[in-house]
Amino acid sequence: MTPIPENQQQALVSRLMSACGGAYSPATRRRYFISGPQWAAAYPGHALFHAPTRPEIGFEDVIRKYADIGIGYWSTHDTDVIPTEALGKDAQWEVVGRINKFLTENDVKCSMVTAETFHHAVWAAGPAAESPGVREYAKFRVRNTVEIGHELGAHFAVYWPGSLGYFVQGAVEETESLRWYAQAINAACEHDIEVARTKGRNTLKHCLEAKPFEPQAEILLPTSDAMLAFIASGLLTHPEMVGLNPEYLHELMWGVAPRAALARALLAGKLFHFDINDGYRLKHDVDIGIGLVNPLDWLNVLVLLRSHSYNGPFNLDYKPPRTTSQFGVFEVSFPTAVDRFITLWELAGEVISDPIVKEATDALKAGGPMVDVLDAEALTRAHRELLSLHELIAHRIFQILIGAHRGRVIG
Ligand code: XLS
Ligand code: MG
Ligand code: MG
Repeated sequence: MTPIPENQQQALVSRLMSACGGAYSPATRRRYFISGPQWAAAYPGHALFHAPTRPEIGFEDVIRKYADIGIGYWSTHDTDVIPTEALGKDAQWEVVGRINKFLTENDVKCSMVTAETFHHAVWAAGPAAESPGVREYAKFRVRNTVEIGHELGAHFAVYWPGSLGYFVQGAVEETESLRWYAQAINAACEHDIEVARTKGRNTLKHCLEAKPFEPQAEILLPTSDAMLAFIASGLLTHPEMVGLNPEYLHELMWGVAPRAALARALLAGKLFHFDINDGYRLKHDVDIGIGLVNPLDWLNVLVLLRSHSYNGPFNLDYKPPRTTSQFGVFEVSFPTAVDRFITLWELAGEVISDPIVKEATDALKAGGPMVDVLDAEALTRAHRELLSLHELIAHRIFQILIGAHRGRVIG
């Protein structure tokens, strides 16, 4: 094997990317409600045990690159783009003005804003800490983020209360912390109503995002279901304004079916926003690009969402791997993540309209001949052969995933 000189490596990556083919055009990509987070593109590859592998980059580069790729929407934490000490001050509005200009110039829209309430040392005891001062600061942060969201034209605000919990038991009383957390969400919604009225805009959709572990050891709202219960608990003054931003991997992390978690959110009318990525069960938040680990599961997830006409954002909340260079982030990582999503979304449409899946599903719902419903043996016999369709449908979906339904055979 001949070593590849440093100055030829980018060209090699680009050549192999075009050899892969199958890419959508930027114009096609823009037709989907796909949003690119500031923090995902700017992630320099650091973690608790990892030094950064890429330089830090600002919103200017991220927005420009998203525009080139065809990612039409952008999302951000307040402190991804505004230094903590500038929040709420004139300097903040100066940055927001520059962002707006950049977005317009690149024809990218801000879809979502979120307050960082987990990283800074002020959140050591979480956003609903015992200290009234910290809780007032949390309210300021979410209200301020609502204002930034309106100014940037966003329609969604996300809250990931990852630091709402503890490492050691004893100090935190859960009911008290949850009440305090609700007060922050109430402050955001109440302020939103005022700001929206002043600006003549609709209020934002406020979306809670769960993660079962990380960064706290024990999390008070670890799952989307816990959050549905929280929304319905009576603690919120505007529960109608609050829904969910499930993240695919966050549901998988606690070992269950993300599709079932999404189904419960749909039934509750609370599936507002969706963070898309991939990873493994019962592992930490590895935030891999969509479809690289569980493409079949993803296809099934999108079948559910398509058949329920979900029309909210698909937010690319993943982390380009540490092995990917800064060049690779925009040359390989984002375009391929977008294209895998679009491919899976279109395949989901094929599953929904597939005549075999349809006939098999209808047959299952029609059931076998009517027999005495109190006779378990007769009922079993009446359906025995039909039930093979469960596996047949799963096989058909696999065929659609790999293109065998269009005659692709291997070997
Ligand atoms: C972290 C979360 C975070 C939220 C926004 O695990 O996914 O990125 O989506 O704060
Ligand atoms: Mg997320
Ligand atoms: Mg994650």
